[in-house]
Amino acid sequence: MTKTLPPGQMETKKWPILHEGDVYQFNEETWRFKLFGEIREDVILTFKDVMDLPKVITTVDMHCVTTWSKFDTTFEGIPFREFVKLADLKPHVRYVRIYGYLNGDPLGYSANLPLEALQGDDALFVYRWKDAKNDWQDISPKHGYPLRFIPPAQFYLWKGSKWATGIEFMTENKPGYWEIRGYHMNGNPFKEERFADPASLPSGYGGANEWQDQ
Ligand SMILES: Nc1nc2c(c(=O)[nH]1)N[C@H]1C(S)=C(S)[C@@H](COP(=O)(O)O)O[C@H]1N2
Ligand SMILES: [Mo]
Repeated sequence: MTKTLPPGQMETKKWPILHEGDVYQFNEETWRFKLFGEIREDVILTFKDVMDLPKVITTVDMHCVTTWSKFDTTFEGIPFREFVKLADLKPHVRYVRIYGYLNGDPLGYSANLPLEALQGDDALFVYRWKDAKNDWQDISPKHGYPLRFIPPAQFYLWKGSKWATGIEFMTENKPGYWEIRGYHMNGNPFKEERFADPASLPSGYGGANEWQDQ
């Protein structure tokens, strides 16, 4: 199948690493995944609770706002919708923020997304992937082990929180970590929704303290 690159993107076969702050080191004893916000009662899951949820294998495209795109990476993970089934949502919940570690803070990183776009097999929390040799491998700590979100391809990859720690359900669309700092609230690569105000384009795309190929 021939794929179309979104405007301003270049294809990479490797999988670059980009994030703010430290790489989280997994500790199963203290690791928890929380569902909170506009739901009747918070839900706190252990790693075992999460790994007992239904799983899917999906092949997805990733588009980073720093202009690289990687086609056809196969992941195994838990669909976003399986977590929603565990939460008793209040009326009018339309958005979520998906959280991840930043410098030891489990709520330090977040990204907002519309709930309705996350119902398919292409919105999933992943823990392993198929490498270039087609062998299954755990996601490396730098890519977000033990659990990291991969958004559908109609969102830039900053919406994919690494070291994922929870989902906040919201009635209003509230900005996440990068959206507060000027990134687009929606972030569709095919519409080139990189920044909220294109006139205020920063000199670099910023955001990364690492740029490595793996
Ligand atoms: N917890 C956390 N998740 C994060 C980030 C981050 O700084 N912290 N950076 C985001 C950005 S900007 C990108 S482009 C992708 C990069 O994912 P990768 O390093 O696996 O390619 O992770 C996203 N998820
Ligand atoms: Mo990014």
